[in-house]
Amino acid sequence: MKQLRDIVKPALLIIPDASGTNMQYAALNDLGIEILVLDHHHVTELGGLKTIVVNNQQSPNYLNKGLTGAGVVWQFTRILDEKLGIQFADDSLDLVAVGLAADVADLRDKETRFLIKEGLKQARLTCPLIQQCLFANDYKIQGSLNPIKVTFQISPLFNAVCRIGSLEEKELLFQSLLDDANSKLVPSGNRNKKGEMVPLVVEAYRVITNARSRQNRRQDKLMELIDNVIQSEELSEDKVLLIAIDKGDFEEEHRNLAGLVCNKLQSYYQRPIIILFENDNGTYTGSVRAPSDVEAFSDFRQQCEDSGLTIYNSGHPAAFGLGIESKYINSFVQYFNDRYSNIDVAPTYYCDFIADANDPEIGFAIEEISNYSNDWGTGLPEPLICLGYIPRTHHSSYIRRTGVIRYSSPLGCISEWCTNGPTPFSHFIMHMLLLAGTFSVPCHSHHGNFLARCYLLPLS
Ligand SMILES: [Mn+2]
Repeated sequence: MKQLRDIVKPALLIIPDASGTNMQYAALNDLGIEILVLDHHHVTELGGLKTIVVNNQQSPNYLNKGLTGAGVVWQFTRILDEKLGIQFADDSLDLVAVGLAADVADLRDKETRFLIKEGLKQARLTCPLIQQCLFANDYKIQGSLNPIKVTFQISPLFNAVCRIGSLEEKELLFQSLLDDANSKLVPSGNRNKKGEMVPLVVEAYRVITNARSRQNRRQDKLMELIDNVIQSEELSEDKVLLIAIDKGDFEEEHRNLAGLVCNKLQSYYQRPIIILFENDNGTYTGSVRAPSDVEAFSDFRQQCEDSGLTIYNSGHPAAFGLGIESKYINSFVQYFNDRYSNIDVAPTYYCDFIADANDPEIGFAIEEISNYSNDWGTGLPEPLICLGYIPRTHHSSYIRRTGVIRYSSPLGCISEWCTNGPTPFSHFIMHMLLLAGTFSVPCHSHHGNFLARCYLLPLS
């Protein structure tokens, strides 16, 4: 705010995907700064003469309340095109689609669905960075995009830079979205190409994929650490999983990964997860995630507040930050063990189909489902198949840290899975779920290779 006021002093301030308060608007307006807000959040501020608010939540005429920031910005540019007799809005449909998909906008809204489908069409993918992602020949992207690929392959790049990147890296990322990112040359930061000039987009792609790897490595380390704590302290008996990590046992960078890791643990343990780090003054602070589909845990933030044992609980009902004094940690865990004594926290995994891997028909069913892989996304989840009794002999199966099980049968056809008889799944699969929740099983059939995302569970 101060920098805006004293240094930048714009005549017009455009605020996409966020809003301010009337007081903030008035303060800026008084300085001669006019404001354009392009937002989708539920806010009551309507703006005024010098502050124009465009917000799909505020107009009864705009039916798609699920449209997120990128979509509202696009609609604004579309009207701008009309008023000025120009045609630029559609040039950025690829970014609009990536923005909406990354923002987990609901695909059941027809407008959202159309924008994502249209924007991800091959001919529309003109943004230099998005093209770079396609050209980089990532086997998970394979030259084309759909909402799921955006969620798992593209948006993590953006997230990693925003979470752990420097200001320069963030700026580079932004510039790599602009038209001239292919022609503009910058010095390469690659140690093997010292002094060489490379297209900005190439350098940006290198930087952001590095950021993602850095984040993944940190995250893996933190997961391992937490896994050890859970096992050695037998925490999985508790109704609420509270993992408090002492000073010296973690690295400072782990702090801003707590939320991500909570999410991962959530899919396995299906109960509130609290990850806390010790501070210099002996208190513990960190992140909380609670399952939104379990009635007992609804508005878990309020429940923590009600315990009277915490220092603060700030954020959303099911995703928030928490601080607690070390002397209250045990009572806090006990408080919820008592409170939920009647609640069974044994994880339940929901799936759409339960199948026996030895069923010769199952290969065709999975293949059929995989034909729709470009349609799944938020609100239209990919069907989950619970696959049991996958034979473990005579084929290679190994787990990679990426959470992908590579499974190939020696005859290259999944209907051959049954040839060696059923072997029930064992502990390592449970561990996979801990790491990944769901994961992909590459399948081979006479129609070629395809991917099916499955839950693999022990069937007793
Ligand atoms: Mn938003």
